Amino acid sequence: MAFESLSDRLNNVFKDLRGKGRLSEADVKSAMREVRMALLEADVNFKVVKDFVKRVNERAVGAEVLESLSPAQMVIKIVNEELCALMGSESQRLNMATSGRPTVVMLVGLQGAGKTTNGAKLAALVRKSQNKRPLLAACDVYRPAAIQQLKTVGKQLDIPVFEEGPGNPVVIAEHALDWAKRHGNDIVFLDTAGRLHIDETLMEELLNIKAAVQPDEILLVVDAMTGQDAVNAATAFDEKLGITGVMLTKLDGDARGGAALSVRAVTGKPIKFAGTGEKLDAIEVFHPDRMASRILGMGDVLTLIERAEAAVDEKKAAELAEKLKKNRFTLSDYLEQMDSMANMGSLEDIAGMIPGLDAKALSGAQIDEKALARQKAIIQSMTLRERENPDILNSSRKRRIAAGAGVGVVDVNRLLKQYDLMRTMARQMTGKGAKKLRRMGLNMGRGGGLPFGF
Ligand SMILES: Nc1nc2c(ncn2[C@@H]2O[C@H](COP(=O)(O)OP(=O)(O)O)[C@@H](O)[C@H]2O)c(=O)[nH]1
Ligand SMILES: [Mg+2]
Repeated sequence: MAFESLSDRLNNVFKDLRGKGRLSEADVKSAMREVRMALLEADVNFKVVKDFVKRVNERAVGAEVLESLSPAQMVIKIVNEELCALMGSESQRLNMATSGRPTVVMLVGLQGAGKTTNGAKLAALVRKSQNKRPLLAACDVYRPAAIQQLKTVGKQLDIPVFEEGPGNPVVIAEHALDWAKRHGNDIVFLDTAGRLHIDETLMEELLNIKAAVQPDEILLVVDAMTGQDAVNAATAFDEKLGITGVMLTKLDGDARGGAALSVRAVTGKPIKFAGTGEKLDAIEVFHPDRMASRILGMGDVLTLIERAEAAVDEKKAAELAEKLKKNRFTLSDYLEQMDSMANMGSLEDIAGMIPGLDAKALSGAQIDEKALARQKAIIQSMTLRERENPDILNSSRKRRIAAGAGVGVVDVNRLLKQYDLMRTMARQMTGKGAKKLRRMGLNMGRGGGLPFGF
């Protein structure tokens, strides 16, 4: 889970703060010393840390505490805002061609950073979210396996791949652009070669490609798990080649967050996308605000809702969010959620986004298809009124429903219990009892009765 260790440390700092009533300047200072240590341990660039701590200190000490917040909450709010600012505040889109020609996106980076896989993921993402017709171009010509790899992922995603075998990458890039124009592809992703280390030959080749095809976007792909090495690579690529944005990969394995928190501040170039897994749909638009709240362990209800959107549809997701907030989540909603559940990712993924819930407790948990079908049958055997008001379910109604669904009354009761648990969680999610929620999260893992449907 991304940022876990940093998140844990910061949570401990804030737990101590929360225990206090009024905060003195000394309280804030000592908390910020801990934050500083936590960030350094997370491999955040030391100068970035220094500036960060200074800014938070200034703001926190001078801050007027908002009426609705405790002093500790106020400090957390400031830290959250500053973390968000470190990562660039706003999410960023790809630069698109303004003239009639296809957009050209050049993917550059060290070997193994994730150019090939994430280039293909990105192509699929713009096809889906921006209705684009992408083309992938194999400009990494030194290893035969590289071309084959691109063809394989292209095939998996049903995206055309332009290749000319081991030719001249500059010429291939030009030919790819021509091919795209002739075939109606409006965006071309150039998968370029990487090296283990930055060297002159590599940079020269990339500069030649850049000069030949004038890319609209030069995305530097860096492995988040390499921390400051990723930041150094970003600085070097930017100085020599000029990059327009960063794609941070392997965020799923990045417990510390050093690269994510430094790259933007050090290079001034925005992190535009994040790779979050090996699967070909594991890519996200990078949202600094959501990352910040994830780091602070406040969960990420927004990303969750975004996933729900993809699985259900926008309006329904908004309604769902509203219902969760207002605690008006009925069995009909529960039923609907079961249908979209399968598309939402693993339970561990989902749990990681819910504030206070221990995602590890759900690690490896599978959604049990049979249990899902049984639960659906039970709800479908209820009248509409029963679904909307589960409280009216007395024992004779339960017997009728059980018979209708071909299950026992005990199954009906189990479903109702899960639904109740979920309703409570939804309430906690927007309310205060994060601690209570954590306790419930653990129980959930042990008891095996997994509530779902967020
Ligand atoms: N867990 C995880 N693995 C990734 C991610 N992105 C890439 N990888 C893996 O990293 C390895 C190198 O990726 P590749 O695209 O070939 O890197 P390239 O040399 O820069 O083209 C492959 O095994 C990928 O599956 C990611 O976001 N998460
Ligand atoms: Mg590659």
